[in-house]
Amino acid sequence: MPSATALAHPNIALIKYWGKRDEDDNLPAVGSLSVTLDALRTRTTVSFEPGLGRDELTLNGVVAAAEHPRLTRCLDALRALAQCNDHARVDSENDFPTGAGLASSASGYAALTVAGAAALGIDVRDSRLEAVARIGSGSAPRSLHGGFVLLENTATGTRCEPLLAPADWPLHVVVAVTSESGKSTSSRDGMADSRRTSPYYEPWVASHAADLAQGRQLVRARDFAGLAQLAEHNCLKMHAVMLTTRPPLVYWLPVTLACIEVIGALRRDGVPVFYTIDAGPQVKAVCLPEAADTVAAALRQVPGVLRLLTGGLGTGARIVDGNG
Ligand code: 2P0
Repeated sequence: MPSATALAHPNIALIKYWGKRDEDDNLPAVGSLSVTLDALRTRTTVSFEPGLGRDELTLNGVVAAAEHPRLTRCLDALRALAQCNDHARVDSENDFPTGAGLASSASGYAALTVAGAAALGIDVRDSRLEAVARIGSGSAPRSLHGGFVLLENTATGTRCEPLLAPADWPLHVVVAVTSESGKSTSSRDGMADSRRTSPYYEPWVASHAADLAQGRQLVRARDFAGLAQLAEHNCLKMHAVMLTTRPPLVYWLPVTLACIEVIGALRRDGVPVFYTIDAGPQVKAVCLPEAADTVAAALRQVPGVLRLLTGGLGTGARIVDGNG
C-alpha cells in the first residue's frame, strides 16, 4: 500500500496575504513573504488504499465525520499528477493549537502535499506541488520551503522563491499564546467578506506590491531595523482591513494590544524585536537571537499570556520514516 509520512512547520508572514483574486483556484490577491518556524510542527501520514470509498481524515486523533472538500481537492490534484484513482487515509497531528492563528493550515497542507506526493512516487521537489499545496491553503506553499520565502503572483498562478536559508539570517520567533481556542471566522470567509465590504481593501491590494518589493530587499540586506518597521506597518494595514470589514473581524484580545505595547517599549530601549499578528490573538515577536531571552522574559510577564513557544527558523516540509 503506497504510504509516506512528512513533517512540515508553520510559517509566519512578515508581509501578509489577505484576500483572493480567484476563490475557486484559491489564488491570492497579493504576494507574501514569510519565515518558516522550527518550533512547531505538523506530522502527516498519507496512505492510498485501493477499495477505500472516500478520502478519510483523522486530525489530532479525531476521525472527521464528514468529507473535507479542500483535502479531497488537494488529493485529487496529486492523483491527477500520478494517474492514480485510489482514495487516501490521512492521519495528521499538530503539536500546537489548531485553527487559532498559528498557521496550522499552512503546515498541514504542506505536510499533506509532500507525504501524498511521496506515497505516489512524485518527486517532492517538483515545483507543481506548490499549486497542489495552494489549493489547500494560500499560505501552505511557503511551508514547502525553509527560512525566508517569497510567494509571488504570476500571470496564471503563484510561485515561491526561497530568499535566505535559516542559517543565512537566524532570527528567533517568540510566540505569545493568548488563547487556545479556534478562531470565530475562518481566514477564507474573512477574506471574502473583506473583499466585498472593507473600504480599505482596494488600497491594501494597490499598496502591497511596494511592501513586498521592499521586504525582499530588506531581507536580502539583512536589515533588521528596516524590516521591523515594514513588517509592523504591513501587519497593521492588514488588521485595518479586517477591522473595517462588515461584519468586523476583530481578531485581537486586550492582551494582544498589551503585547504590542511591551514589544514597542523593548524596541525603544534598543532591543532588536518586532511583532506580527495574524488571523487570531497570538502575538509573534521576531527578534535577533541575542534578544530572545529578554523578549521571552518580557512577554511572560504580560497578564493574559498563557505560554510562550520559542524557536528559530525551520526547514521546508520533508519526508520522514514512520517513526520520525
Ligand atoms: C498570511 N494569513 O499571510 C495571512 C495573514 C492570515 C493572516 O494566510 O483561505 O489559511 O486557506 O488560503 O492560508 C491565513 O490564511 O487561507 C493566512 P486560505 P490561509 O499568513
